[in-house]
Order: sequence, then C-alpha cells, then structure tokens
Amino acid sequence: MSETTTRGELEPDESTLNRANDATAHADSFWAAARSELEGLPGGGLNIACEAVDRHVRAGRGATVALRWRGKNGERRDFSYAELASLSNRFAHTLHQLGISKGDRVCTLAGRIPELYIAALGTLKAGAVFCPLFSAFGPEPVRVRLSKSRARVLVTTALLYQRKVRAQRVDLPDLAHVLLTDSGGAEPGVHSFHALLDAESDAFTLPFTAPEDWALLHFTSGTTGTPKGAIHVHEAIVAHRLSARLVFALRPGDVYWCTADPGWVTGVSYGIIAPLAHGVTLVVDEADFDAGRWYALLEQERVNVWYTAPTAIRMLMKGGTEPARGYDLSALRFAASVGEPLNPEGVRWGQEALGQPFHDTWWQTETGAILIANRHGQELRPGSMGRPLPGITTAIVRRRPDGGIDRLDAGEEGELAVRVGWPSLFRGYLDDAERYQACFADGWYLSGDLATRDVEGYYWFLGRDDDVIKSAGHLIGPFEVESALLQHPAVAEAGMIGKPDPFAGNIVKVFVALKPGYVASAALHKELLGFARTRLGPAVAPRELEFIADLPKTRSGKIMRRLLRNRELGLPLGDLAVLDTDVTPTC
Ligand code: 6R9
Repeated sequence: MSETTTRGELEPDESTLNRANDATAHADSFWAAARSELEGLPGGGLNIACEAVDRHVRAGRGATVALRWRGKNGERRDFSYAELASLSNRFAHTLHQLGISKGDRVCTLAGRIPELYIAALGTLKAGAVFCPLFSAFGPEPVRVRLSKSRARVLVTTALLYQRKVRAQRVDLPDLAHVLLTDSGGAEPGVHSFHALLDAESDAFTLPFTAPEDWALLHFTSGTTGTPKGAIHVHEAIVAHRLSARLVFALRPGDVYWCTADPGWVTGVSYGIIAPLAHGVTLVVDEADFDAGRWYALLEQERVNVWYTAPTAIRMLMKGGTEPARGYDLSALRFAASVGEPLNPEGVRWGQEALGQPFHDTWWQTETGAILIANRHGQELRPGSMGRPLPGITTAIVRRRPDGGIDRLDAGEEGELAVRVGWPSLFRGYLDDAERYQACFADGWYLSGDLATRDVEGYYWFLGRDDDVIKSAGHLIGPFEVESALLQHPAVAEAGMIGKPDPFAGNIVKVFVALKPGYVASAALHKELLGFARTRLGPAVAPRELEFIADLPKTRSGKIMRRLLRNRELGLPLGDLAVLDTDVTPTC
C-alpha cells in the first residue's frame, strides 16, 4: 500500500463511509476503506507500531513531537516520532537478543514513564504481544497475570520489582528476563533496560506480522474465575485509528491528552495507539490526579482534545467551576469521557468550567475501541452514551434459553449487543475458548451491559448484568478480592460488592463470614483490611469490610452478591424464590 502525503488524501470521505454503513452487509467494505488508509507491510502484513510511529518518519514527519512526557517532579521530555521509532527499534532488537519470538508475551509493570511507551511499541515491532499490568496492583494480581500470560519478559522499576515480583519468581518459570528501567541488573535474569537498549542499533527490520497476529493482551475481570486475558490483533489499529478521528476529530498538529493509565485498555488504545496513528502530539502525565495540576497542564500544553473519565470529572466538579476559570483553556476543542456512567450534570459542568461539554463514549476491553459515542459534530445528548459509530451495528437484546437472542424495540431494557465484524473485536480469551464462545449468540457480541435505546438511536446505560464493578474507573471482579481474603485463616466466606460512592462511582466493600473459633472485633477488622491491601494493592483492595454471620447463597452454593448489595442500600432483600437460581455464567 502506498503512503499518502496529505491529510486530505488520508481521509476517505465520511459520507462514503456512512453510505457503506447503511446496510450491515456493507460493513466489510466500510472497514476495507478504513483499512486502506493504513500503510501496511509488504506482502499484506500489518503492524500497529509501524502504523503508529514509523510511517510518520517515512513520510517526513519524524521531527514532530510524538510524546510529551511530564514527570511528577516537574520534568518535561519530548520524544519526536523519529526518536520514538529508533528507541522502539532498539527495544525490539533487545527482545530478539533475549530470544523473544513471535507471540511471546512481554509485560510492563510501571507508572506512566517513557520506557513503558518504548517497550509497548518495541514489543509490537518485534512481533511479540504487549501485556500491560497496572502499577497499583499488589503482588497477587501481578502474579496471577504474569502467570496466566506466561510472560517471558517484564519491564518494571527496581522498586516495583522488589515489592511485587521478586519473591514470586519461583512461581513464574516462564519469566526469563526482567528489565529494570532505573537500575542495573544485580542478579541473574535481571537486566538494565537502558544498558540493553544502548548496546543495540536503532535500525531494525520488522519481522512480518499478519493482520490477525496477536498484538495485545489485556486482562479483564468477570464475575467468576481469575482474570481473563482478552486477545487483540494488529488489525485492531484500523478501529483505533478511525474511531479517534470520527469521535474526537483528531487532526494534524493536535495536542491530545488521555488521562487513562496504560495498565488498562483505554490507556493503550487511546493513550498510545490511536493518537500516534494520527501523528499528533500525545501528552503523558506521570503524576496522579490533582485538579490544579490538570488545569495547568491543559493550559500549558494547549491541549486540543482531552479524553478522561467520570471519576476525574467528579473530582474536578467537587472544586466548582471557579478554579478552572483561572486558566486559559481556549485551545481545548473537544472533551470526552469513558469507563463509567457520565451524568448530565458532568456533561454540562464541562461546558461551564472548560468551555467544552464532556462527550460520553462507550466501549470495553473486549471491543478494543469506541463503538458508541456522542461524537464530534453530532447532537450531544447529556446522560446518553451516544450512538453507534459508522461501521458498527448495535442492538438491545434478550437472551433466549435456547442460546439465541431476541432483538428488543426502542425503549425496552435489555443487554447491549454488537454485530460481530469490526477490526478491534477481541479474538479470544487466553486459554479459555468456552468463555469466549459464551460472549456470542447469532452473530452478535453480548456485552454484559444493560441499556436501552431511544427512538433516535441513542443508547442509555442502565447497569451491568454481572457482579463486576467499576471503582475509580477500574474494572474489578469479585473473585480476585474474595480469593485474597479467603487466604486469611479467620475467613470462611467473603462476598464483594460495589458500594456507591460520590467520587469513585463505587468503592470495593467486602462481607466476611468468620470460621468457627474466630470472633469479629475491631482488631480483626483492621487486620483483614490490611491483609487484603498487602496482597491486592490499593487499586483493588476493599475499602470497607463488614462481618456477617452467613453469606446469602443459591442452592448450589454461589454467593448472591445482589442480595448483599440490596442489604447495603437498605433495599428489600428481594424475592428469594426468583433470585435463588443459578444463572448460567456468561462471558
Ligand atoms: C473502556 C473500558 C468496560 C465496562 C463496560 C461498562 C463500563 C464503559 C461506559 C461504561 C457507562 C459508559 N462503561 N463505558 N458505563 N457509561 N460510557 O472502560 O473498558 O475496563 O473493559 O470496562 O465499563 O460497564 O462494560 P473496561
């Protein structure tokens, strides 16, 4: 495929794309048109990192700032596309030197530091699979993910390695190499990231990667079992790139900031891949949320497009509109949100405080890219997630006992489903074909989210159909939290729920039944919370714990978290006759 040089040539006419979308049968031609914007590799290959970085260098845009890194202590470092290309080449070389081959998993466990971005792109160039782990996970979630992914390489810092990985390495036989970003290799199997990169050449010939080759592995949680590894392929970049243009109207010269951490899917799809694929300048802030810092950053970097989350918006709203008024935010052209319900007050507050309303968008780890949005240039409906993007067909459905689905009418409540066939749909859960299959019926992907559609085709979020919760935008499954507590000798049973919280959306709350011989006390309460936090880390650990004599269970022994939730909210416990059934587990 030939490189096109001007922006105009790169963009297929949107009305053509929309026409193609008129009939679902034409979705293929729609995506083929989007795909033809990409450069590709000789012989029909495709590589995300090549599209995100190298093609800009080849097109003479190597001097453009790709990554503007703002350190937590006030540092500021710019990486041009050319620098990012050569650093990721060095990392790809390093992986080959270490014997990493196609399909091998390379994990990162780090905050938002430049090495993470270099490792992500270099991993993709090497044909390996990039798997980010959130740095605020404790040792237990880290071990589970390193083990399930069979990671061969981990890029991390000396501190995180010491605190969360080192003692568990005996349980991780596949983990051959740990690369420390801030220190040398003091023991076998531990190397200095920078020393290895410095020793390599910055010219690298990409191995062939096919569009369907695995590229990304994102762990996500369900109601049951350990986290699931959602697999994405290089072809996903077609959707990353197009959705960013359709939703945010990204254009050359833009400065773009996504506040999501790359330990989660948003921080990769829209915090690395999509903006770089558009050749814009990506701002990365290493520091955690701070209202004053964020306003200053929006002003100083003259951010044009901002993608953030409801938890952050609620925190900003806490301070009122006044603080924002002290900053020049006139560069901001578009603000958007994802991950949790965004209420109409949040949308309007954006308009008042920042001069731009927040546009809600909907997607999931499994969908890989935004599928529903209040997108640029279209009527924004505060409180609604928006409408499906061109190329995407959605519906509200009800599952039938025979395994099929019925499509529901506007106004009816049901499960949000998406017709399969878009490039960033996940291609599997690692080693779990059965769970993957359970996500589909009659050619539709079933999201597990409950929603309604209005007559104009806008979607309205109602809740989730399972026991997974969102806390501060992070998806947390009950199994991980409950399993950690069950490791304590006093705990007989544990049940996790999300307790509504005005800022985090939900906080993790756990109900605990003690083993005979143990007595509930303030000391044990404190001990259990500390025990869980040490294992799970601050992002996942319960903030509240309540002792309970017995957990409500179905006849076959499954914990009925819905009843725990009702109890927490002071609602009636519900019709036990109806609830006391075992619902078939879904994806
Ligand atoms: C991208 C991401 C997915 C779940 C999803 C839903 C919730 C996402 C939302 C939203 C209400 C929105 N969610 N967007 N809920 N309004 N606009 O967040 O992926 O971490 O896999 O979470 O997040 O419940 O099913 P992931």
